[in-house]
Amino acid sequence: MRRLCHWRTPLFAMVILLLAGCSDSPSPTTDSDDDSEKPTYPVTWRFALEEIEGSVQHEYAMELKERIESISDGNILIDIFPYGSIGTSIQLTELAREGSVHLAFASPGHLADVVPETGVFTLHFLLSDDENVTRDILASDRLMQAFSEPYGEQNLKLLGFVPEGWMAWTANKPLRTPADFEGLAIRTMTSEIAAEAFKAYGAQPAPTPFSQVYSDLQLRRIDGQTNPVFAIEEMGFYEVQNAMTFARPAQFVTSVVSNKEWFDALPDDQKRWLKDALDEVTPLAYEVQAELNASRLETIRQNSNIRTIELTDGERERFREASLPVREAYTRIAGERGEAILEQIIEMVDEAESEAETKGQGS
Ligand code: 6CS
Repeated sequence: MRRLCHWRTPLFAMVILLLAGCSDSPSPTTDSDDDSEKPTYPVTWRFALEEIEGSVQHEYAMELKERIESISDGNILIDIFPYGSIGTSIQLTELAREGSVHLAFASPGHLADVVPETGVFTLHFLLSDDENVTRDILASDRLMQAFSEPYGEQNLKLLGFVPEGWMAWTANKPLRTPADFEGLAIRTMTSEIAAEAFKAYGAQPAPTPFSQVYSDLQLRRIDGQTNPVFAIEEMGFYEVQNAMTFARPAQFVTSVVSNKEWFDALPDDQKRWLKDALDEVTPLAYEVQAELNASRLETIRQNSNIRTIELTDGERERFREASLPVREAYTRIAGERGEAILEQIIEMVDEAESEAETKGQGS
């Protein structure tokens, strides 16, 4: 069980100074502007995580590190900064945007205040119930292209989307109907749209940094929270809650980003190494999240008396209907480009589900 304190701004400012001072990798603005200038290998890339050691993001980063160090023959080294070492999610995004870290995870639940279009991944009952369909859509070039500009405008290069498993709801009571959310103070990730998803059920959302959730639950400042099972286990949330409801409203989706100027200035061989390593790690990440979510559910069951509630199709349908107006809130916040992305995703899900059904019938 690992819990973290809440960061204060002066500490964050110190972290920026320290990262800037200890740079052993070219900064985005000084990197090989001149093609004849050869980098002095090895170079170190800093990778900031929104999760602690042992998490899906940590496993992903360790795999990426191993692969890139091998593919590049030791020319590229990766320094991993797990959650708790340099800041909250939103602060990590800032570090990536200004180039103090080269790579970072940026989850839409937080990032949507910076890149509003990403808020689409906080919408409930949008992506498929079929995890393989969702996985393929998230990995598709079509989706990556749709997000390239919105990330680019914030000096971020989108390197990939990673699903981390179904969101579960924890509280001190089962949450079987939208009425059960009435007045419930539920912690959400920090973006406006992440809160809207629960306002639609009548809840009182409390957008809060990840590091503060355990103590807020313990002190009863909030009544519940939502996260994938692996995170509920590793952050200890199940210790201070007595019911866990599985409604499968959405998968937790995160994105891997780099500083855009830094990425654009990378020599071609470094770009290729990074791409090859990412291509190898993406399929592993699906396996890792499935394994961690399953094994951590067992750990929770062994270590606590928490009730687990699986919603029926009929119960899920009531939440789906209640969630639909949030799509309007999303298009209000994310504008025309966000609306086009929403429509594109709906179309992609329809197409992929029909295709999966046809294949299923044929086999
Ligand atoms: O709830 C959160 O804020 C966090 N949850 C996970 C599973 N990953 C990172 C994110 O910041």
